[in-house]
Amino acid sequence: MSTNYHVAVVGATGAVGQQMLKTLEERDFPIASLKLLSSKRSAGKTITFKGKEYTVEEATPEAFEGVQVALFSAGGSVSKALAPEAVKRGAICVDNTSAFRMDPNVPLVVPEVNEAALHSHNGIIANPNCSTIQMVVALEPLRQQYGLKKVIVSTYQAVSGAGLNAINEMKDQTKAILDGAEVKAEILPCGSDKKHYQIAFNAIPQIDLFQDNGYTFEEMKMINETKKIMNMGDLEVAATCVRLPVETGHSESVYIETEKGGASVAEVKELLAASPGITLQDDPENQIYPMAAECVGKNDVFVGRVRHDLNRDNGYHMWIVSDNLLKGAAWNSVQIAESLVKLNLLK
Ligand code: NAP
Ligand code: 3JM
Repeated sequence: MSTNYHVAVVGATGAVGQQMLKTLEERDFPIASLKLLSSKRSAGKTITFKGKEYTVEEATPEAFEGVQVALFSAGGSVSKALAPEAVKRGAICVDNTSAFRMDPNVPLVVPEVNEAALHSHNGIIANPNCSTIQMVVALEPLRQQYGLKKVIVSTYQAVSGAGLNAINEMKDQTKAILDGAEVKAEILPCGSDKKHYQIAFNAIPQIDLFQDNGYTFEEMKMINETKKIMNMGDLEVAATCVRLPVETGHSESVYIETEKGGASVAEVKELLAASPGITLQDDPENQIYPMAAECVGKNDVFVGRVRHDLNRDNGYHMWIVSDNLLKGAAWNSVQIAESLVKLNLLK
């Protein structure tokens, strides 16, 4: 007989939380009881899960009594305050925020790449940044087959990565512009920064706050998390992260240099097509390539536009697209929970 688990979703009313619930439902995750947690603002609201109504509760330390697995996506400060409280009460936390990702005691996991790292968890498991996840799913098979030296990525990121308020901001601005009304910018590029810019009909080369080295925090997340997940401290990684007026689906232009050169584009495509979690969409003659609007609602990472670099035998270019709220967040978290069950790590 299979076991069912006491589950909590923290941030259940948010963009990621809603996709967590949809994914738990679709995957038929073995749930004995479900707690939906949020801030005080949404406490008392009802959400339907598998045809049953649940009342959202305020996330407090006591709310985690009896919880075995808690999926967090309510921002870094909530995770910092409450994940240790949940662990104290016996829960395993899968955390979607950047709060613990670089903590050496916390595994940072993408199951297709480093599922075994789950064995060393101490109660908290970190889910990487959305842009990192979809990239490493595609990089891992290439690393295994050819070795990997260098990665240069530019992202084209959707507004849903910045939450429900950012989606609404893009829609309101788009309507205002089309109606000839005044445009208000209060959230993007980054709620906590000083200035805000129009995202509608625009492209903003800032995601999260600037760091002292001139990179943004989002760019440094991609750089540091990729090295940690792939366990390659000496991998050369550079990133430029850009926000676009796309609702859902992050796209990435990725250039890599492998250790071993010489593999043909056909071989690289064959390898990617056969790798877990990847759908290859690459047929230029028939204009087949991945696009954000087509990846929405799908769990896979879509790869296409694979080309050999024109100057380097070990250089390859590709285009990687995925639903940032699914593989980038909710699906990767639920997949981690499924791995915990499979590895007998959920007690
Ligand atoms: P969102 O749409 O703005 O939703 C935020 C959620 O957090 C809501 O459920 C909100 O509840 C809850 N919340 C806010 N403050 C809280 C508090 N003090 N205590 C308890 N709950 C609180 O944002 P989102 O896009 O879902 O993202 C949520 C978080 O997930 C982000 O801040 C980020 O850290 C993480 N995230 C990770 C990835 C990734 O790449 N893995 C991608 C996107 C987001 P109310 O309804 O009560 O306001
Ligand atoms: C994606 O703590 C916060 O304000 C959340 C900021 C945030 C993050 C983060 O740093 O956790 C917004 C959107 C992420 C992320 O996944 O890194």
